[in-house]
Amino acid sequence: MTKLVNGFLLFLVIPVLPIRAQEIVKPNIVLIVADDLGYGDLGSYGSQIIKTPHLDRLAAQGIRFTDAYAGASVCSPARGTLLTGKHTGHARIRGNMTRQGGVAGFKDGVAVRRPSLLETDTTFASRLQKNGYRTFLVNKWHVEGFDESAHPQKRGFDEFVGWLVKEPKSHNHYPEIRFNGYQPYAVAENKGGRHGKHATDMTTEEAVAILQRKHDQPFLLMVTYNAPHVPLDAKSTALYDSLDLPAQDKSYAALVSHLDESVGSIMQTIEDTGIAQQTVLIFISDNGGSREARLVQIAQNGPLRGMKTDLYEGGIRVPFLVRYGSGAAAATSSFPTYFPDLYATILSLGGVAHAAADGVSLLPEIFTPNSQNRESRYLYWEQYPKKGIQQAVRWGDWKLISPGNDAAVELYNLRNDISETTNLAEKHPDITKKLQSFLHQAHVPSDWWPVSDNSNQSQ
Ligand SMILES: [Ca+2]
Repeated sequence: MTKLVNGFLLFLVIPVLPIRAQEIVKPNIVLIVADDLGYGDLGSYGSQIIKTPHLDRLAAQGIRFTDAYAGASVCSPARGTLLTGKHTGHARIRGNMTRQGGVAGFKDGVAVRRPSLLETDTTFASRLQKNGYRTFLVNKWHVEGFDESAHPQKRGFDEFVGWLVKEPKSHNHYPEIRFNGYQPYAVAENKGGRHGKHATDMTTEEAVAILQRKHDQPFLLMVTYNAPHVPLDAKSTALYDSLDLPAQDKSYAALVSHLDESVGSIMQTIEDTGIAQQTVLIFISDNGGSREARLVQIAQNGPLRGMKTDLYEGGIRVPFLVRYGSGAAAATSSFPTYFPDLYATILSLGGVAHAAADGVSLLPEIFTPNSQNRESRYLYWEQYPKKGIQQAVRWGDWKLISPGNDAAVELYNLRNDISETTNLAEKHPDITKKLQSFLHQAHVPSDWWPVSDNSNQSQ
């Protein structure tokens, strides 16, 4: 019996050792975030229409997570959970707009209140900065709202180039204005609304220029593309013009392929500058595919139910790829994970402790895929529709959704039912009760989103 036990232990230890030996001390971290890219939008996640050869190559060189989630179903709160490691039950930012609090301003002529990260909301960038990293953000920030003091360079980034909420002319795919640090500048090619230079190309050029610098310290480069968020202003639909697709599907596919080509340029630059072995490359989307794209033939979220703004899988489950150093054989992990884990992982990579965070480091899972206990913790989301609160929790293969406003909870087993078609709440009252207790445990009230206040909207 002892021999058997020893043999078993030996079996557990052996595959871990050679991978551990390759561990990189304070690697460069390149984090690429897509905007509204759906779970089914990449070839490596099952797309039959959209061409994504570079991201598929990245998937083949690293680890592809099948059960990865954004921290929220829309931009600002999702990015907040990524940057601070706190799930939406603890986070400062729990919606794109606040019910009260935040800072007032206008969106498309409508008065709104937007939340922002406060000085006390420590980001992974500021923690890495304190531990010897040079930190760069390229393109989209979206956690400052109308708060001038929440600029990326006040929240942990040494350098920033891109767009800010306060300047509508800096938004979208053909911005007329862009920011270099605090300083706005005119994009001559797009003057007067011209479609001269695409934000995806600007973002790639800026990221590549940073990679090509001579770095005498490890760096964090966060590249947050606008694509494929609406409006569907693609640079060229040439790749898809011969296909029998509606115009909006062609434009959407072209936006994704343009993003893919850009990731290819970043991968090539990492190769050319000789830093691949000291660099961890991460790709993820900030939330699920959006119904605003109005696609006909392309199912952005593959088999998943729901879309951006929903707590069903289509709103939150996203593609997630990690290449550690120059990569290894393709691996797939079904470990359920989300943005707070990515925060913890980035800090682990940078040698920073993350005791107060809601996530766990994925490094053990990256070194040995499918080795972590899937039921040792739960993932949690909450959001605020026009009235009340919606919540969801995932534990192991189970997912519970509380739609709010006195609607009955829904329980799904994602292992057998990825499309969330069969509500098992009545069939499994014990599991339902257990997951309901997680909902109560995870939610801490926020002054900015009072549950009883129905006067404003948050989406
Ligand atoms: Ca988004």
